[in-house]
Amino acid sequence: MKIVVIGLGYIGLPTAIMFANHKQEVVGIDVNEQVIEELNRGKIHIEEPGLQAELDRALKSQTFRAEQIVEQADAFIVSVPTPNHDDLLKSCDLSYVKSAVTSILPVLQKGNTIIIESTIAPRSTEDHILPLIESTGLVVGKDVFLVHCPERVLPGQIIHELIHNNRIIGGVTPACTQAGKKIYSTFVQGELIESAASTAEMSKLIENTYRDVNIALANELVKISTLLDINALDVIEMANKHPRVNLLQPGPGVGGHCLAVDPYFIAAKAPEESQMIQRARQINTMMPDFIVENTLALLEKIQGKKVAVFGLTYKGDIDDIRESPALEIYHKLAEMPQFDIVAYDPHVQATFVERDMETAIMNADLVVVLVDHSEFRTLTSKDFDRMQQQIFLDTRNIMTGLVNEENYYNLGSLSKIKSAHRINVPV
Ligand code: SAJ
Repeated sequence: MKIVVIGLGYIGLPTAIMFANHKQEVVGIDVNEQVIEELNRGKIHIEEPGLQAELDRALKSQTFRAEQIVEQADAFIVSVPTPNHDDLLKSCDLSYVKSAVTSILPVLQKGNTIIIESTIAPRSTEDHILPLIESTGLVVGKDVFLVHCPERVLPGQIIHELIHNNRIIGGVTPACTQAGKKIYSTFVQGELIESAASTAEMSKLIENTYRDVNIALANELVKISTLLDINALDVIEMANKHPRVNLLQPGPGVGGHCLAVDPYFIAAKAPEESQMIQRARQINTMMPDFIVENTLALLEKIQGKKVAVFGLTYKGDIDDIRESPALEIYHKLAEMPQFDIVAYDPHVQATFVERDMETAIMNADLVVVLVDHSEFRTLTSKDFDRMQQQIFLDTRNIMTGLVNEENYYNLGSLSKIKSAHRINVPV
C-alpha cells in the first residue's frame, strides 16, 4: 500500500516511519524544505528515543522518502497542527487541516482513504472536512473513505505506544471505519476500536481534558494546603492509596500541545455547558504566577539574588518547549532586573539556555526545579557545592537526593516559606 503522510512533526514523522518499517511505501510531506532535506539525508529534527534508528532502517529499505508536494497514493494521513484561535474561548483553528486536505484533492482517486489524525474540535470531520472532499464530486463512504483516527501517544514513548496503544477508528460511515482499520492493522498491535468520527473526536479531547481537570484539582489542593499548613504531596500520596482514587501530581502548570490546548476545543463548542473545563484551565494557567510569587517570597526570605532555573521544557526528558509553563516562569523572573536568572536545561538548545550545570549554579542562591528531567533526579548536595547558598524550590518533587535538606522546599512545604508572617487562617 502507498501512504502519504502530511505533516512531519512529533506525530506525523514517527507514524510515517512506522508504516515504512512495516512494509508500506511511504511518502512524508512537509512545507518545511529544511526538514525534508535533513530527513532524506537521514537526520531527524525532533528528539524522540528510538526514532533515529527507525528512520535509518526506513531509509535503508527505501520505503520512506520526504517530499514537499502531495502525490497519488492509496491512503492519506493528515497530521498537521491545530492551534487555538486567538478568540475568547480559544477555539480550534482548522486552517492547516483544511489546507492539507485541499492539497490532496487534485490527486484523490476512487478507493482512496483520507485519515485525519490531528486533534480537532468535535464534529469537525463531518461539518468541515467532508464537504471539502465531496466538493470534488466523490461521495464519502462510497467512492472515498474518511476517518478520524486521533493519535494518543505520549512524547518520549512514541514508538512503543504507536504499536501497542489501542486506536479509535472513527469513520464517517461504517465502510470508512473498515477502510481505516485495514490501514492501521499493518502495524498496530493494540485494539482497533470501531467508532464514529464525532465520537472519536470527543473521546480524544476528553482524555486530555480529564487529565487537565485532575491536575487542576491537585494544583488547587496545593494552594489550599499551603494556606492551611498541610503537606499536599503527602495528602495525594495517602489519597491515592484508596483503590478508586488517582489524583495526578501538582506542578508549575500544564503545558504541551495537548492538555493545554484540547479542553478549549470542547469549551468553544459549548461555552455554557463547559464551566468546569474552563475553570480547570484557569487554575492551571495561573500556576506559573503562583510559582513566581513563591520564588520571590523565598528570595526575600533568603536575601538571594542569583537563581538557577532547572528545566524549560513542558515536561521531563523531552526537548519540547511549546506551551511550557517552565519557560513562562523563566521569562517572568528574567524580566526582574534585581535578580540574576540563569536557565539550565540539558535538553534545550537556545542561546539563552546554559547547558553546563556547573556554570549555571555558580554563586547561585537558589535552584528552582521546573521540569522532571531524569538528569535531575540523582543530584545530591555535593553537586551544588558551587552555589552561594544551597537552597532549592522543587516544583516537581523529584530531587529525592535533597529532600531531607533543611533548605529544600517543594509544593508540599510552601507554607514554610511564609511561616514567619503567616496569614491568619479562618478557624
Ligand atoms: N502534568 C502535571 N501533573 C501530572 C501529569 C502531567 O502537572 O501529574 C503536566 C506535565 O508536566 C505537562 C502537562 O501536564 O506540562 C502535559 O503532560 P502529559 O504527560 O499529561 O501529556 P502530554 O501532553 O505530553 O501527552 C498527552 C497524553 N494524553 C494522555 O495521557 C491522556 C498523550 O497520550 C496524548 O497523545 C497527547 O497528550 C496528545 O497528543 O494529545
